[in-house]
Amino acid sequence: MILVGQFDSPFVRRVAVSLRVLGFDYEHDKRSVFGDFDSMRQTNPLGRIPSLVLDDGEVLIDSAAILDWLDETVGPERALIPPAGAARRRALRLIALATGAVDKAGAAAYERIIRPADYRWPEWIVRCRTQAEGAVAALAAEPWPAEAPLDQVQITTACMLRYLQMTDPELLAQDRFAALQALSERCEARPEFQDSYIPGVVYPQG
Ligand SMILES: N[C@@H](CCC(=O)N[C@@H](CS)C(=O)NCC(=O)O)C(=O)O
Repeated sequence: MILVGQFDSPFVRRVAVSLRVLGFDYEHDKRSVFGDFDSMRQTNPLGRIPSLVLDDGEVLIDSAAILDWLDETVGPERALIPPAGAARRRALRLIALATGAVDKAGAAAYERIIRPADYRWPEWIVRCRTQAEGAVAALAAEPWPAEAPLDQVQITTACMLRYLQMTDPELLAQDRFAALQALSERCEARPEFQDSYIPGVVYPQG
């Protein structure tokens, strides 16, 4: 199978880590969603990443749908999200907070970095950052036991934390979220995360 998308995307990365954790081999298609836009639209009409091209040519799009397929394929004993009930609802809620924090920090970063300076909307940036911060604070209020087996909540949260370190480190400043920082360090030390770690990237701030 082929994972399409670069690892600076936390959505691509949570799929890459999950593939490794569950023992799948994959090739990596590193085309850029911006630089190779027309070609990428041949893979996913939305021109977004990640996609996962299966061995029979079927293309899965959207990280949640790809992760759902991975869980279904390995079965409920090895799945990274609980199959049902309160445990599943909790996992999906925490994952929604983590992916939502990425969406909002990403929207603020696009506004700051990509939108021409004359068209920037400072109040919108503040609103997006407030939403990202709220989600991170809610995640920080959860227990993150070091001995818990690695699951999708930890994978997605760790990928979100690395993305915030790159795009908007101020949101995690001054060790406000020590338990999340510890989770990030534990996860990033694992070989499944090291495989897709991009060192030294910090987007322009301001
Ligand atoms: N809900 C989607 C979000 C994917 C997403 O936002 N991907 C970004 C990269 S981090 C992207 O493709 N951005 C380019 C664009 O939307 O034009 C998922 O979980 O896969």
